[in-house]
Amino acid sequence: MSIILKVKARQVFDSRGNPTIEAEVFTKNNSASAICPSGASTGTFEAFEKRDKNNKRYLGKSVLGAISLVNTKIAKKLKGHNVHDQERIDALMINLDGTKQKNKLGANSILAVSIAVKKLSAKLKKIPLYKSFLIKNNFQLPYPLMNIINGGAHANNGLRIQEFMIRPDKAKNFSEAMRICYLVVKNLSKIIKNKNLSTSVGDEGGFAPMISSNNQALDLIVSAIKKSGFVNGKDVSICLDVAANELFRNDKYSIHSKKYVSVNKSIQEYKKLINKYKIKSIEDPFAENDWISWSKLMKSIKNVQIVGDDLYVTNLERLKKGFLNLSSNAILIKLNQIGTVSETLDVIKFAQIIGFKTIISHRSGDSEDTFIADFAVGTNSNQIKTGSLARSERVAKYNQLIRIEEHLGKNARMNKVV
Ligand code: 2PG
Ligand code: MG
Repeated sequence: MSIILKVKARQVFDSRGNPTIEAEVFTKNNSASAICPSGASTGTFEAFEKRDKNNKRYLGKSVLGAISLVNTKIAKKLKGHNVHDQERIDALMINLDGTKQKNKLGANSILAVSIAVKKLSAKLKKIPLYKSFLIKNNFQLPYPLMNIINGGAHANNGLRIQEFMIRPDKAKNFSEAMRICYLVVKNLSKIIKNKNLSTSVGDEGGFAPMISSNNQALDLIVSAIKKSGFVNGKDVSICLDVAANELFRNDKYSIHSKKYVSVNKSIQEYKKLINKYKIKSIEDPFAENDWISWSKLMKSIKNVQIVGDDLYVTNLERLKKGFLNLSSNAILIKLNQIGTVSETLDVIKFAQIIGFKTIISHRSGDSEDTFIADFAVGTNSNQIKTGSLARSERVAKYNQLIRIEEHLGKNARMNKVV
């Protein structure tokens, strides 16, 4: 009953309207499917995303080549294997590809299949998906890192920093966390409107007003937190994703203004922001190869979560390097950066052993697939980053977490962020 009979892929669309791959895995009486997300500010060391660059029918963005590989090579390889054997199935695909960054088959083909296999396995075992990962009891809900102002590569407003997020640190349960975020988002909308700025949203559902100063964005958020009756830095904390790869040139950074300045100056400016706005978390404060600057920052600040995203690209080797280098104290986890569920779980396990916080993340091009919500609970990850309370592909993950909390009932607990 749990033998894979067929694997099939199709081209669907992501939240930016770009083609992406959906894979469906079949056993005798059942099937499950998964859709692969896609990033905009991608790290150089991420696993390869296979697209039909030379096919102009979809402006070079179609994934028909990847789909054909799933339907032929991958399907042939997996047929006859047990769907509960996730590690083996992932290893078969990794070996079939044979390259370091999954250049042959594409991480998008492999991941869509890998997630579909996981979902189907849970379905056949008749257990909720969140119960099928590392954690077997004492499940904890992650804190939302809600991205409420979009900038950088996710908007066209000229804001240097890519993501301005809030985290409801004092929330006692997930539904309450969402209520707190809801109030701040709605008040922020009013504040932005009163300033005659646009309340239209960026790729991740956060507002994308035409402002270009980080401080202006932060002032808006501080006012929204206050207007909602909360204390910034206590009830609600401001968190950032700088995505500094995009702001790096000739050993200098243009994080705080359009001007490129030295690392030391950038750190000074970070300190000012941290103090003034009580920032609690900064993701990708420096570029993906600038290991020295990461540890410099770590040594010069305290009590701030420093998150590696493009730095680690959910890759165990890079995480080990970061650990030895004292680069950060948290890691962003994106399944499509590495390409299989099993490899992602290995990274999470190691991160948790060395005491790093794990933050499960969406991509800026995402879909209605809510796998990461279950994944966050099932891996005891402290936080989840999945956009704002707008755009259904973002809200779908929050709604799934609300369902999981309800399902856990009295046993539901919030994770710890500090
Ligand atoms: C990030 C992500 C998700 P993208 O940088 O953390 O917010 O963006 O998917 O564009 O890489
Ligand atoms: Mg990031």
